[in-house]
Amino acid sequence: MSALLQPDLHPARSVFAHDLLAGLRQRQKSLSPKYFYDERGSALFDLICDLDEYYPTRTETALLRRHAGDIAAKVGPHADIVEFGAGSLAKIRLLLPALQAPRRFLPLDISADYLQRQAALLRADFPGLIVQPLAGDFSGPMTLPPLAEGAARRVGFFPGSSLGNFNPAEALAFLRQCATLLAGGGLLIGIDLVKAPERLHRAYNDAAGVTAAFNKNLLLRANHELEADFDLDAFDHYAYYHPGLQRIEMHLLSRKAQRVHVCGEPVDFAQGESIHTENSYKFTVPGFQALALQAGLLPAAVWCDEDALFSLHWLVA
Ligand code: AVI
Repeated sequence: MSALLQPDLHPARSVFAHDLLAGLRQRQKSLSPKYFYDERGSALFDLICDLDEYYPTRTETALLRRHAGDIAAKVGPHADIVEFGAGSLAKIRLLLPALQAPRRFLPLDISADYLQRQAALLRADFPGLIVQPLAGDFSGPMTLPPLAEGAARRVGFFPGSSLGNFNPAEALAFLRQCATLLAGGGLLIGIDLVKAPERLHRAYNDAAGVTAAFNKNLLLRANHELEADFDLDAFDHYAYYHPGLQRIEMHLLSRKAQRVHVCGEPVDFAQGESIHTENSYKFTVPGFQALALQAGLLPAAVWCDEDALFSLHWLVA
């Protein structure tokens, strides 16, 4: 689906129904993580970002604060900035005071109503800034509006290591699209790093159960939007690190043999069978830089924290 300009567009329910039923018919049942982000899912994700165990957000935030001046110098004056998967807009707020007269800010997110509210709050706090929210999906081909009048270049911002939620082929395709869409400018991207599995395990299995609620929100969403009858207590949140694939896998595990209905269609689960709901790939700095180069983006700067938990990259397009 393209990134569409209509700010009030919701991804069609029939698309969710189609993708869910198709995913549940596979041998390994699965669903794209993009369906996490309805209103409640976006709010739960914001709670995850504040958890002690979830180190990526505060580590990336510290990097953005510490290096805002250097980043602004790379971005240059009069940039037209597009943020992919913009969510709460908390991270662009850290850069805006350092950026040199940005021409416009285009936050793009799949969660349309949430995005509108966050955009209104940002406008109120940065009255001179043109904020033009785009409701849409950045996991496929994207169409962006023409460069803003007077803009020197287009710059992409993709924080949070959301690239890690794509499979390797999708990640390469996304970066290739960035190389084309941002030609003459660049991409600032946050990338989570490979580290001790225990640390990763804690980050995706928090003690308060927020990540579990976020994962199960997919089932709740299907119940509300598709007249499904998932019993949330009959599924467990299950997340683990796969060192060979360098990724966290999240699943919803059926606690028993059961039949569920989605849009009136029966779906059977064996005890212990799962729906694979998310991958979160972790990278090494050289590994990510090689991927960027393969996509036609030139690694020009990287900033990391002292514990090598997280990295921020400036890639020239
Ligand atoms: C949005 N994305 C980068 C998060 C991640 O860490 O992969 C989503 C998430 N899933 C569970 N916790 C957070």
